[in-house]
Parts: sequence; C-alpha cells; structure tokens
Amino acid sequence: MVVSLAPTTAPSSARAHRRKLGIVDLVTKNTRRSLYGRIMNANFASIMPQALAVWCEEAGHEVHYVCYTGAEDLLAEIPADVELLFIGAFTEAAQLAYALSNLFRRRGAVTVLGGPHARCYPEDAQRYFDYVLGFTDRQVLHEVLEECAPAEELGRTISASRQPAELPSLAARWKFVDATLAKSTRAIKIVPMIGSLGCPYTCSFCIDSTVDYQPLGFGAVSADLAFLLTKMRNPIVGWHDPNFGVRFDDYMNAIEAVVPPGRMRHIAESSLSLLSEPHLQRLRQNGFQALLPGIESWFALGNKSKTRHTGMDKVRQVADHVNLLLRYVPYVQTNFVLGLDSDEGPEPFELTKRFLDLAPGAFPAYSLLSAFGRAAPMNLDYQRAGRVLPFPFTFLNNNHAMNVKPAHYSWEEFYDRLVDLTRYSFSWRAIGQRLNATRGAIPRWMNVVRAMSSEGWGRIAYHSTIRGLLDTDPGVRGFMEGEDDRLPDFYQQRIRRDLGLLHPHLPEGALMHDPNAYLKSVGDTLVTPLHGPRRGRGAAAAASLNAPQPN
Ligand code: B12
Ligand code: SF4
Repeated sequence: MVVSLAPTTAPSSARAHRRKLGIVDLVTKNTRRSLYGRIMNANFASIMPQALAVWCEEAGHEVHYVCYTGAEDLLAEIPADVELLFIGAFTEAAQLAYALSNLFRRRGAVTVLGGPHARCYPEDAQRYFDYVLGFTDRQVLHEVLEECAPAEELGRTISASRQPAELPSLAARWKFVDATLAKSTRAIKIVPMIGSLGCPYTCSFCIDSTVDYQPLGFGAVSADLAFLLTKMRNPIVGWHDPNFGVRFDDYMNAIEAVVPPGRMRHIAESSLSLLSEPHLQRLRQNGFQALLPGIESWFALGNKSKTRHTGMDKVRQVADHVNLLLRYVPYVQTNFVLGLDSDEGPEPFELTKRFLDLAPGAFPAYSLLSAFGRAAPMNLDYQRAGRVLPFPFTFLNNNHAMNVKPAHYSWEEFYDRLVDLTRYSFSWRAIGQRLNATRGAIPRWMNVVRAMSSEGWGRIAYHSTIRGLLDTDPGVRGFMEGEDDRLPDFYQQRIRRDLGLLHPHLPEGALMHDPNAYLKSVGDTLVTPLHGPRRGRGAAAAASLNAPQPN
C-alpha cells in the first residue's frame, strides 16, 4: 500500500477538541459463522476503515477500531459514549449498520456510513445516518470531524470528486491490521494491501467503469512490502486492487525490488486476459499462490477471458487456460455470474459442468445476477424495465437472493438448474477430483473446507429451500414475480435471526428500500414491470450484464 504521508497538522478545531471515535468494519452481517467464515472472515477486513483510523489519530482523536467478524460483542467493543461512529459496510450488512446507527444516535453519537453500501444506495442510507460518504479522502474526513452535526432529517452526503491520491502506509495501518489478524487462524493470515484504485477499462456493469485508473505509487508498494517482511515470516498479501495486473511490469518490479524469492505469498483478482504464460511465470517466481479470474459467462464478456469464442468453444479455451494457471499457481477460483440476460435454457449450466470436468482443479464461485443500486450504469436499464426486486439489503450478497428478474428463465427453471449445478460442483466426486488436481496442503484443504461449508453444501441447502418455497409459499412466489411487495415470512425471520439482539434497533421503514431510487434520482421513469419470463437471446439482452465480481 501506498504513499506514506508526512505527519499532518491537525485542523485547528480538531486540536481544540479531541473526539472519542468508533470505527467499525462490518465484514459479516451476523454472528452465525460457518467453518469457512471462522477461518476467513478476519482475512476479509477492508482497508479504508484502517486508513480512516490512521487519519483520525493523526488529527488528534481517540480511535476505537473494531473489525467485526461475527465473533465480537459489538456493543461491548464500541464504547457507549463515542461522539462519532464510522461504519464501513457492504450492502449485505446494511441493516446491521442501520440498527447500530440508530442505537448510537439515541445515545447521542453522530453516525457516518462509508463503503460499498454508501456508494450504491446513498438515498436510502441518508435516512438512517447523519453522514453518508462516497469517495473519501482526508479532506472529506476532516469536514465531517469538524462539523460533526446530527442530521435534521436526511443525513448529509459528501463525496470527494475522485478517489484519494494517497492512502496511509502499511506501517501506519499496522496496529489495526495486527489486531484484526490476531482473530484469524495461525495457518491463514492475509494482510490487506492495495496499489491502485479505479480501472482503465469501462465494462458497463462494473462499479469502477467510471472511475479513473490511478496507481498509488509503486515506490510505496515496495516500502509496504519491505515493512511487512520485518513483521511476519512468510506473509500472505491479499491485493484489493479492483483490477490487479494493469501496469503488470511495474507491479512485479516493485515486488522484486524488495522481496527475496520465497519470502512472501500473494492472492489477487485478475482477468484471464492479463494472465498470459510469461506473466504466470513471473507471478510464480514472486510467490503468487491464488488467482481469482472472472469467467462470468459462456455467452458474453469474452474480452475478460481474451476469447471471441462462445459456448463449448469458449469452455474448452478457458479450461485450457485455467489448467495452465494451475500449473503455475496452486489455488484458482473461477468466478461465474448466473442468470445473465445472455443466458437461456439448459446450455449455460451444462457448459459450466463441462468446464468443471475439463478444469477440475479450479474452485467455482457462483454469483447470482445482482443490481446493487447505483453501482453500475447498467442497473438503470434493469430499473427502467421494472426488473429489480425489493429484496432487503441483507440478502444482496450475490447468493441469498437474485434481485433482478431473469430475462429468459422462470424462477422454477432457474432454481432447478442452479441447485443441479451447485450439487454437481460440490458432490463427493467433484471434491475428490478437485483434491487430486490441486497441489499443496493449504490449497487442497481450503478446497475441501469451502465445498463442505457455507460456500458449497450450505448453498445447496439454501437454494433448495428457495426452490421448495416457490412451490409451497404463494407469498415467496408473488414477491419474486414482482406481484406482491410484502416481504414473505421466510425472509422476515432470517433478518430477525441475522440481527439478533440488534433487531429491535432496526429503524422503522429500514426493512425495505426503493429498488428504483437510482432511476428516480436521474429523473427517469419506470417502464411497466414484466411478469413472467421473456424469450429470445437478443442483442439488447446480451448487452444487459451486471457482473458482481469484476475480473
Ligand atoms: C477487493 C474486493 C473484495 C475483497 C476485499 C473486501 C473488503 N472487505 O474490502 C474480497 C475478495 C474479500 C471481497 C469480498 C466480497 N465482495 Co467485493 N470487491 C472488492 C473490489 C474488487 C474492490 C473494493 C476495494 O477495496 N476498492 C478500494 C477502496 C479503497 O475503494 P472503494 O471501495 O471505492 O472505497 C472508497 C469509498 O467507498 C470509501 N470507503 C470505503 N470503505 C469505507 C469505510 C468507511 C467507514 C468510510 C467512511 C468510507 C469508506 O473510501 C474509499 C476511497 O474513496 C470491489 C469492486 C470494485 N471494483 O470496487 C468489490 C465489491 C466491493 N465487492 C462486492 C461484493 C458483493 C462482495 C461479496 C459479498 C462477494 C461474495 N458473495 O462473497 C464479498 C463480501 C465481503 C465482505 N463482506 O467483506 C460488491 C459490493 C456491492 C455492495 N454494494 O455490497 C463490489 C462493489 C463488486 C460489485 N459487485 O460490483 N471483495
Ligand atoms: S470489470 Fe474489471 S476490467 Fe472491467 S471496469 Fe471493472 S475492474 Fe475494470
């Protein structure tokens, strides 16, 4: 990570008043941690809450930082008398964030939301927070720290005009990183790092398609890595760059300048188009242990896999490429999006099964097509067509609900095929084949644990439940068809269970949201909602893509 900042002068009012601040990074939305969650949640900590903690301390404030992994008692860890509470949340943790905000506002605190949920749903979040931050730099933060005023009605939304030019160094963040890693198992401790923001490409489904690419300084990357070697023996670095591998040579030079061979391991999300054999050779030399390329679809997004092929031709080409990756890197996760408008009938699902047969060593991660508010320009099309369903935020994590009505599937057909594919992917046979095709103790063990945990068997059970409810619960069917906006009991109970003791603090109205707020904010109108599936794979449909996992 990034340029070290010269010690800053605290703004005058901050010097005059040392505030007591809470900073919470909500990595999960509930206390029920699967086996995989127990091993991995602390490894998914975000960088920005740590950066804010550094900036706030540099400005002279007292900071209480908590990375919530599901094991902590949040109310015990955040002092009851904080003056300002910052919460970083993905959309799946929005309702937990709203409940916390409500509770702390009642105690007299001013609350601030940042992170993916704030960027995607600011209109909703400002009803429950005093401040909702988009791009956040030191200046935006100081504005909040100075003003620190409770909202009269709607919270104030503030965003810098662009991503910050610099972030605190790893050395400055270290005490927060260290406190979080103390919560993870000894075998896997992943240090969150970032070397660039934004992306030079413009895939219209992606949150970064409109954000300029900006390296944060390769000298700073080297400095961070050199620092890390003084702290851990054989560290694992998890790169959070939206698109790792742009400026590939600069990155590799920055690593090679300070990291002796064999001293560090890395994990990165990158597209197949960037993973040529010469690049893979260099990644291996530099200790890259896990790569997470996005394949997304057999009928669209060929540019990400560097192929013009579609269908079975693409399956063969991508499987060959993924097998090549596995010769250089022990762990590969392939990301797919299910339910895209370019998909129709059994073929996309059957092709994915053929891919699993041809590249058995890769761990498949499936995301259900999701439109996260204003994450991507493409979401306007879904809203305009009346296809976005008001599933509560807590279900919007690419798995617990698909909030876009599929273009070419009935829900029954979609869920039948989804359950079938998930069963195929995490059957004993597939687990055994994956084990045989993977090298190294940790990658092999990870693949088995993930398959048997919430990521595999847990998904089979969950999707099968939804499929059953489509037959037996008219409320669920009506909701998913967009004919009834009353939230079915099944979902209400899960929210109650997810929020646990905080459920009574969920503010009135915060269970549901307006799924078309983005469209309304641009002054556009809704086209008549669709009932039932549409047929035919048209050009417009093929263009309507929203891939929840870039790269
Ligand atoms: C790296 C990454 C991950 C990493 C690290 C996650 C983490 N905890 O940070 C991993 C692989 C673990 C991950 C997992 C998931 N991810 Co992810 N991930 C990303 C990715 C590629 C980059 C995000 C990033 O760190 N950018 C760099 C930071 C510095 O920039 P930024 O996020 O824009 O943040 C700015 C502001 O938002 C603000 N800010 C950020 N945090 C905070 C906090 C506070 C308190 C404040 C005040 C401000 C603030 O300041 C920053 C500077 O301006 C994005 C896609 C993208 N291209 O952005 C998806 C993305 C964030 N992920 C997404 C999703 C859905 C997931 C998963 C649910 C997927 C899944 N099913 O497992 C999980 C959830 C994990 C979790 N709950 O922690 C969605 C989020 C959508 C949403 N609204 O929730 C995104 C946007 C991808 C998409 N679909 O478009 N992810
Ligand atoms: S999907 Fe990947 S390549 Fe496309 S804009 Fe987003 S980060 Fe860039």
